[in-house]
Amino acid sequence: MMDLNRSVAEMMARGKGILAADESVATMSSRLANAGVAPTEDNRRAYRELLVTTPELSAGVSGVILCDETFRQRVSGGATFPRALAEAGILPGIKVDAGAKPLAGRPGETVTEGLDGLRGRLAEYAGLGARFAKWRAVIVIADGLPSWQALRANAHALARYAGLCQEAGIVPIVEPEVLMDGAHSMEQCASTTVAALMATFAELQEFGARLDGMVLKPNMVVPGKDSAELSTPDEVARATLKALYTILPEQTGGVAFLSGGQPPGRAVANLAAIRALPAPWPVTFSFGRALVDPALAAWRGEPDRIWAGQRALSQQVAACSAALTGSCAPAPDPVGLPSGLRRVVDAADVPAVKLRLVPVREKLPFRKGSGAGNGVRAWRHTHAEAARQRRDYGR
Ligand code: 5MM
Repeated sequence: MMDLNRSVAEMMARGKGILAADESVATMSSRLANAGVAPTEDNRRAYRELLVTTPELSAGVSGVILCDETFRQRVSGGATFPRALAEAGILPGIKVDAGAKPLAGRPGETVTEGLDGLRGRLAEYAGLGARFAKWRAVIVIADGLPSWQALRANAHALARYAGLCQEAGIVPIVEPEVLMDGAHSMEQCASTTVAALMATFAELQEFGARLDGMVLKPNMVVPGKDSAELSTPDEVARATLKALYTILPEQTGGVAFLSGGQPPGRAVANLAAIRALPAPWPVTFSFGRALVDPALAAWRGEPDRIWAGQRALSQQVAACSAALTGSCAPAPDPVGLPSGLRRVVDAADVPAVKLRLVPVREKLPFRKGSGAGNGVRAWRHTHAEAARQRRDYGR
């Protein structure tokens, strides 16, 4: 069985990140159709082959996430996709969730499914070469949403998925994505991100997941797509790290940001700003659209334009890699912290790198909803409680 820490270290290798090429058949088909390419099984295969055979991809990509269909397909040379990736020095990853489905009793919200039979599927994927897996929970911000019930249901599934992956020697990428869709403010994104992370880490702790043997894939804290609010990379970086510092234990194996539909250039600029601030966990990218959209547009499904698609991907990967290694400040050394303590930092303190130590509570500081209302009040209240606790212990 593969060693989880070794896989995490390889995934988080300096200057490298993860390429998310795991669109479901439905999503990939519609992206191909939008690009003017017939959405056939072989075109999905050809497009993924273009991606994974990009020359020197391993210089900036440590792992590629594939979906089940691609994991079983072969590149033109005859090797399976996971084998081709391994031969290129890239870790093969597999998306194992079955997608976000409507959550009963919570209109407008979803819970990600796929736990049934997962133990068996993971064993098979490990045999096919999977070194890590991915499960994406989708959290929406809307009037009165997300509900506590949606946060908890998704967090519960993520924690059970993480445990099953670790049992199989596969590193779980835990992705509680707060969507950018909507006109919400950056502050709403921040508080929702904290709530989603709080629920997720509470369940991970409850189910005994090894935090050093997993990678978190969070959203950046940004205003909603339809919001008039503007944000600079520096503001995004501070708000994002504030949210993460509030919740993430320092032993978390790594943090790999999703791009969430941001324009590719903005996702890279925000990544660079995040990486320029100190963090106690390794930080990288796990972008889908921000890496592959330019490649798909350049390829257009034409066999004699594979080079154009690969060149576009190489440029995006190089930009992301530079964002990671550019002008980043060295992360503070987490070694030497008294056990039972974790770092908490206030937004205003981030530039000054004033890290404070607070005792970790046995359980994360949230209260479950009383049953009245939709539970949002409950986590807002507990966020305030966590802030109060930071102030008290920070003196
Ligand atoms: C690549 O898209 C992934 C799969 O999406 P579907 O299952 O809905 O087809 C998706 O999980 C992706 O890994 C994340 O959303 C991050 O992608 P972005 O585009 O935000 O970097």
